Amino acid sequence: MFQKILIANRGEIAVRVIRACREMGIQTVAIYSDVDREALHVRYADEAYHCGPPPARESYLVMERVLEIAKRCGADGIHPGYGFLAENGDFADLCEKQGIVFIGPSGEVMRRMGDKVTARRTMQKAGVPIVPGTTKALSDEEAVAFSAEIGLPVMVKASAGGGGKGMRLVREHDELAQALARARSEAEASFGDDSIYVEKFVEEPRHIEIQLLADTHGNTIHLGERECSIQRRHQKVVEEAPGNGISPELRERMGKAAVAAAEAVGYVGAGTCEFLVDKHGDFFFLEMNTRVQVEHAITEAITGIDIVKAMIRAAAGEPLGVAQEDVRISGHAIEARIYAEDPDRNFAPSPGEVVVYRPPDGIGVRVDSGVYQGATVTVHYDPMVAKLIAWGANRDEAIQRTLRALSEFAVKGIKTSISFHQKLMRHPVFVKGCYDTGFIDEHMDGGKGGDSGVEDGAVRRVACMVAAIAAYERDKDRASRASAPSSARGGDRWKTHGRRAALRGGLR
Ligand code: MV4
Repeated sequence: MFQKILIANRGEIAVRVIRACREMGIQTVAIYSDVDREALHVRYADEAYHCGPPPARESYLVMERVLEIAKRCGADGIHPGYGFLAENGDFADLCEKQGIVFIGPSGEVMRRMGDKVTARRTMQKAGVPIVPGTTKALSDEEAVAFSAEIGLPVMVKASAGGGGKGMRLVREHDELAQALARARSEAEASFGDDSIYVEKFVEEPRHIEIQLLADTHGNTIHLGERECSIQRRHQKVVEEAPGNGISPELRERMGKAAVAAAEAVGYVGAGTCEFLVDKHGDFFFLEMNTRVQVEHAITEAITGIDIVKAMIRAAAGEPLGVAQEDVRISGHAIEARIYAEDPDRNFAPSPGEVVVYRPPDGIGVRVDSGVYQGATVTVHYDPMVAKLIAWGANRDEAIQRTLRALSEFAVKGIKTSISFHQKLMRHPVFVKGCYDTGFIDEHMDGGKGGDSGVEDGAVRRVACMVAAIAAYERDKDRASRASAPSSARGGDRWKTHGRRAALRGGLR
């Protein structure tokens, strides 16, 4: 087993991994950028080292520096969390070369799944159903010919893509040339690779994914599915487990397909197979995520299995210790991702100091978060401030519990998506559980402000700049009033009794 693990991440997932390590008796090492010196993951870890300036590409993404810190402090494992270096095959290779265990699958497996065309070919060979389409990269001429052959509508997708980048829907023949050009240039700009392939468009699809665990002893099991159809601009907003209307028979078929997918590539650790499920209940492999996912906690809630501990054990070469027959699904869990965004201003970023933070608790409630009262949310990283996970004996109870917990959740100083979740949880279409990936656009007014895809990155960057300036102005303002009594600083119902002293004493 590991002696010491470096967590190459920040925020709630770094905290999540540190918690697993502490329970396993493993020492933990945090890394932090300039703006994360006082972050929660730094406070919870046994040791912490600076890794660079705020931009991730100059800190959390600098492979050589992360490895150099790991070696200097004697870590024998690196947990990448999600995002950052988590699906970077070269980083996994580099770790291996330096004699430090990367907690995840091999670099080769990650590259194989990272390239979508190769992944599709691999899945086809393993007998896993894929969306009808090509299993090789195409020239424009080939793409036009193939689209005519399989029939419109089609999706043009970047081979190097995933998560919606470099993806174009084509409904009419005269849109094809432009879609190909746009998908290629977006793919080139994002991934430095402009190869594309074509798939038949699946109408009103649902996003259902299967959680997998595999060890080095030839055991691969699945932990059932999660429904992740509630997304906004390819960002997940709410997830639930089990999925809606997934019968035990369909669960078993999808689970077996996902296990076959993992076995076909010699997968080790925790992973997820994403599928599209169409109106007829047919399912198609979409992509495989070779990391722990944000929404892993809802699967933990309905199975009682600690996924992060399982992936650490697998990386240490220990057997899973759980057989497929041992996996029992109990009740229903819902995750609401709470972002530092203003739902009343088209989800504009809302960075700043978290002046009040009082998360809900009580029966069936779990909150995983990387912030605390007094912490600052910056524009440099993912805007998710907390995950609220509610478990219930059934879906009704899980929804009511989510609503109850949301009503207790007090966050002030920044705007959050809590109010949006309250509306969503009460929406009759959500309550019925009959929704697909179009839910937010169709029922929550979520598509407003256009959805060009191409401009998304630029629009987001400008919004972040505007938000950063506003946060700076607010801070200046607050600093000038810092000597005023707290009651003068706004209707703060929560006593913050000696914030800094309390944190030092209470949080080691
Ligand atoms: C599709 C599709 C329909 N047909 N592929 C979006 C993200 C990327 N991982 C794949 N995506 C889709 N691929 C075919 N052939 C619809 C989507 C899609 C989607 C998928 C999952 C969750 C939300 C989505 C929102 C819009 C489109």
